Amino acid sequence: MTQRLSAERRREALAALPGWQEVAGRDAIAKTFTFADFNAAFGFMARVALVAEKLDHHPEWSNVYRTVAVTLATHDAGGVTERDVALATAMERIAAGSG
Ligand code: HBI
Repeated sequence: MTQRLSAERRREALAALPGWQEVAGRDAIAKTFTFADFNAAFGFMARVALVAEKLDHHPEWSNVYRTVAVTLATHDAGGVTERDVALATAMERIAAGSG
């Protein structure tokens, strides 16, 4: 089972993830993405969903019009693991492509 990140590794990972923050009171990371419109936001979610399935690692997220609020943690580990870093990194790549 993947282990929770050390404080040092979490800081290092967050430094490489633009706009991601630690969640107060929970071992999780979060970011709200804003897109041009709902269509772009939903397209982002659709593409991330395919990656989440491939990684077998799924976001906690909500969509309001052109924003997608995302929280990542590994439920099995009770906190942030490398799987969350991998999914966040994939989300950044997808968001950059969808502009
Ligand atoms: N997604 N965020 C997250 N955290 C998990 O622990 C997790 C998951 N997706 C699938 C998954 N675990 C499965 O491996 C377990 O439910 C068996």
